[in-house]
Amino acid sequence: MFNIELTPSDGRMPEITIHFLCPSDWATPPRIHTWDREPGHPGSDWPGEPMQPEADRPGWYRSVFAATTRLRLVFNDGEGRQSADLARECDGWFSFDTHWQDAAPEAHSAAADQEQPQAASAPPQPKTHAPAPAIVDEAPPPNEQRTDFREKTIYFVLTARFYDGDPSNNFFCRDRIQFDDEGNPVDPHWRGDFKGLIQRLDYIRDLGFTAIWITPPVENRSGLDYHGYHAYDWTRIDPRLESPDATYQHLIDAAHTKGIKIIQDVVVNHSCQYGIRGKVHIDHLPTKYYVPQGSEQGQVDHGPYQGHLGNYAWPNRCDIDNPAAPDWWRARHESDPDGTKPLTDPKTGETVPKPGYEPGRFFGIDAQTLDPDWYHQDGFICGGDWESVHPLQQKHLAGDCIDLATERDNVKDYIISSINRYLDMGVDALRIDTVKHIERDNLLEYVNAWKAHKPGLFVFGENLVKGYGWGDLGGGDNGPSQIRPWWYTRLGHDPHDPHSGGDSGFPQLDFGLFSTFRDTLSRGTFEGTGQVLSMDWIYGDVTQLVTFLQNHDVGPDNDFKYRFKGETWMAAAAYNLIWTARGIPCLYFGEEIEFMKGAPQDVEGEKDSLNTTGRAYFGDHLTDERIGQTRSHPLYKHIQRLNLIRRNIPALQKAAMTRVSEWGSGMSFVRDLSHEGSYAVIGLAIGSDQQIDIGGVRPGVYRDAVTGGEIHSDGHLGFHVKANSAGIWVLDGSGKVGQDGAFLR
Ligand SMILES: [Ca+2]
Ligand SMILES: [Ca+2]
Repeated sequence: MFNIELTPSDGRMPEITIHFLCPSDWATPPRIHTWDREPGHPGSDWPGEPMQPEADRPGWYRSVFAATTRLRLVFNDGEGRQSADLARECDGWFSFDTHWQDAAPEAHSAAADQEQPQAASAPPQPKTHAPAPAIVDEAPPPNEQRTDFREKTIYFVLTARFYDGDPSNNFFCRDRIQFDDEGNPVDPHWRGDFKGLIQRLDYIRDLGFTAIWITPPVENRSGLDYHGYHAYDWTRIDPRLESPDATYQHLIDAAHTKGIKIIQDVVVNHSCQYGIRGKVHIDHLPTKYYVPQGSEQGQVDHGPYQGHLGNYAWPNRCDIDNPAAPDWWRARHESDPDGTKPLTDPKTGETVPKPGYEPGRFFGIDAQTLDPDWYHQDGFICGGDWESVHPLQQKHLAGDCIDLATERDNVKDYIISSINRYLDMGVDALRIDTVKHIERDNLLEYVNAWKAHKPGLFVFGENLVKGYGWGDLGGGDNGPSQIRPWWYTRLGHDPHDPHSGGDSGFPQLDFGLFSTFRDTLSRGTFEGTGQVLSMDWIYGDVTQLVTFLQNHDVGPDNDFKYRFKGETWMAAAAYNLIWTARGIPCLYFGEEIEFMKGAPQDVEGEKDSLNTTGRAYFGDHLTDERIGQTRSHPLYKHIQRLNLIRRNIPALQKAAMTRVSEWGSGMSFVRDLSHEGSYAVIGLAIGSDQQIDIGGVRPGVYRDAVTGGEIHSDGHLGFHVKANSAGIWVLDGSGKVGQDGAFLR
């Protein structure tokens, strides 16, 4: 169990009354087994305490828990019939038909119980280990006005590495240039572009995705900025992505024509190390005056950077064109493309170009001289700062990630209004970068401003954590809750109590679930997955989390830094879970063909270039000649079918998970969206075939979307799932969806 300390702040001593409609074939009285009863109560011993019959409601029983703010519980009859694990933090009425209700249902006759689903018999547990997980008990209310992103699945591309539709906008970053055997520069960092993405929208749509998350498209500056996370001008699209006939607007419109939503990645936390065009300048010397030790000006031989390291694509080879820069800077921006005219460093009085002179004056920043109107003044993050709230949120993340004073109105106005323009152009959703580096309530000001500008906007965040991420709730997590994903999905201010506040409306990428894949799917087992799902209740709305196997920063291996290197069947089993569990599935480009399998997600060694990483150029697999081969990969077919199945079953999109059971080589759970007419029972198998039995489900006719099988159920389902396949049994379902493949069969 998790060590949860909770002290009621207002001195009140609340109590919780639990009511339960006992199925007619259970032994009576039913019992209630409790644990994690807050604050600080010991749990009951199995099978728990007998419940008291309610005189005014036949079939109903109750138990009262004094001085309790929250508890987890299982109803059972002491003879093998039981509910899934449940959680409750206020009075509630539970039946297998309606799940939790906050108010007493109308009086219920025993005869009506005949219509109730039958008793829950515990599914088989070949091994006992972690407790079966709790369920999240309420589905979120439907909202008619918005695009419900839970209906979507997401394909994530680094635009510059996806598909090159216009070589004329290609650009080599200053760092990490790849040279061929003849010494020619190859594989420009900025290579893929909007034109290429537009040309391959049909590929993404054929794969079944209905939304694309693109890396930040705003103008960037850095020695390695192809991915977009070093913004220089939030108001402009980077010209290295655009073509005259393929602007950002063209991309948005083309995607919408094909029924695909555009998710724009946004960095709020930091700017590049040069400042922000037209707003703020960060003092440094123009790069074109840098001369390495032992060299002399004009001698640099570095691919397209000949003579010196100034931007080869710009007139006068300057790196920035900032009107906010001082006069002397702007004068040099207008002249001296060779960088030979002597320039006095105003900071030291020294003259450049001068071999070996202070690289930091060209490529670094002085944290002491940053404009306080725009930047925090606390220096750079050091080792001990990573799990500490204030330094993590106030210090600079890296030499080219300078921490903005995000709480100041001028910063808010600039970033919010800049992004509003893209929302007006048709951008459908936002993904917010480096969430934990901004205090939550501060960041929610931005999120809520964008939602106010575009009602119904879906916004999710990236709060990178390697581990469960439960923060102060324990579970082996030494960090504070205020820097953990769940905190940003909530509005409360008690780091020990997720229920101290409701849903913030700002879901996160599900790094908690992802992190478990290191010890589960990467080893060919589900063991431990039930454990992380048992904490679904900590999130504001768990069904809005964005789930994934890997992305441009992380992978599910031992060090969390490589493209998935497990067997193909393990990946298939992972997708079976991600596509049938709660949350919105997101695929990182190339996963569908095990692209760069096992490569580091980002450059590691000093000499590495992108072609050795998970960010290698993908477009070679998308040429007219090769795209057919790409589309024949068994994982491509697998993901294509999972998308098709998910799109056809609303319960897979929007329902929380209930009746979760996991036993290492298999899992079963229910996705109950009965109020919208969709109800599915899922069984998953990894490594070997599994016979899956689950009780307490709704009676009726079930059809398996995978095999097309049919079962008339009286409240129990027993079915066989082949290794690394899934059973997706839908109540009153239409039957088989799609064609059998190597895994789903
Ligand atoms: Ca290009
Ligand atoms: Ca910050």
